[in-house]
Amino acid sequence: MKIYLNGKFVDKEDAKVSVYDHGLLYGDGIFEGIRVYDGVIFKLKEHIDRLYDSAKSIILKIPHSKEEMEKIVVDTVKINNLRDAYIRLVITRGIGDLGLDPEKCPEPTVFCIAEPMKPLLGDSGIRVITSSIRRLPVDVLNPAVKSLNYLNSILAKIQANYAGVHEAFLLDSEGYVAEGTGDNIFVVKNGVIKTPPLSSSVLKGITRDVVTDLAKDMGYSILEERLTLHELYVADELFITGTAAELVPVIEIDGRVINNGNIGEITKSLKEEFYKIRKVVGTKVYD
Ligand code: PXG
Repeated sequence: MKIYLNGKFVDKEDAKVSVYDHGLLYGDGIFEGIRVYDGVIFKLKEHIDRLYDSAKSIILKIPHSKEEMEKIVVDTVKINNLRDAYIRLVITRGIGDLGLDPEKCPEPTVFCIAEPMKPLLGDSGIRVITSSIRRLPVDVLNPAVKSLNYLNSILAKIQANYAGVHEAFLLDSEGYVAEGTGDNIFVVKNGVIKTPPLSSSVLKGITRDVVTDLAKDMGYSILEERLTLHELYVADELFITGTAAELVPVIEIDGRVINNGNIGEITKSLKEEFYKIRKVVGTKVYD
């Protein structure tokens, strides 16, 4: 397997970064998780746009144009002859000294990995808990920035592991539902679909946006609205979205069973539609 690292393709064994890299020392960097389906990189432009927005927000100057960055991603898939894979694109602040000052890091580190990966949480319904860890408030470290600081999500994931369930949901600092450790949340009640607004400390998920558009096209009512746990507990249907997880029904939350443990009709129809469009919406790797 070949990995793109700072302008070159290197073998996996040789894809190494310095212990002085501020991405490692401080989580100072940004990333994207992207999928390629049947040789088409799903929503590549949207991922690149979000990456550049994250970079701008933390004053990290990416040493490539957006077009060059797209080519790096396409070439990483191509050189590994992949048609279906998960792609991890990472830009760190680069090598500096042991102080925090980003001005001591002259050159960002850029790498891109592509490898096959099944839907992260499996294909059937998942069980979740609510974590006692809160999502970072927008005025502390805005979750809209897809930064390398994931300890908050990792701590929540540890709680899910200890509870013996697949995933943990995090509330925002005011107690409203925010998102999962690496996914956005949707609830269905009386035919209406709802998802938390960006002000509830959530990442503007690319899959979240795709599913929102699909729902509108299919004639469903869909609202961005602050949600309480109560609304999740009494939901007709509950599901999560994310690039790694894709679209997964939630069948139990904090011991409350949703839809008798079955995938709901609206979730099922959205999932089917998502499966249909994902092979056609995006950037072709091969001619
Ligand atoms: N919220 C958070 C906090 C995320 O990290 C999403 C939502 C979904 O966004 P997209 O654009 O993918 O629809 C993410 C994305 C993992 C993992 O192991 C998940 C992500 C990144 C890295 C690892 O579950 N998530």
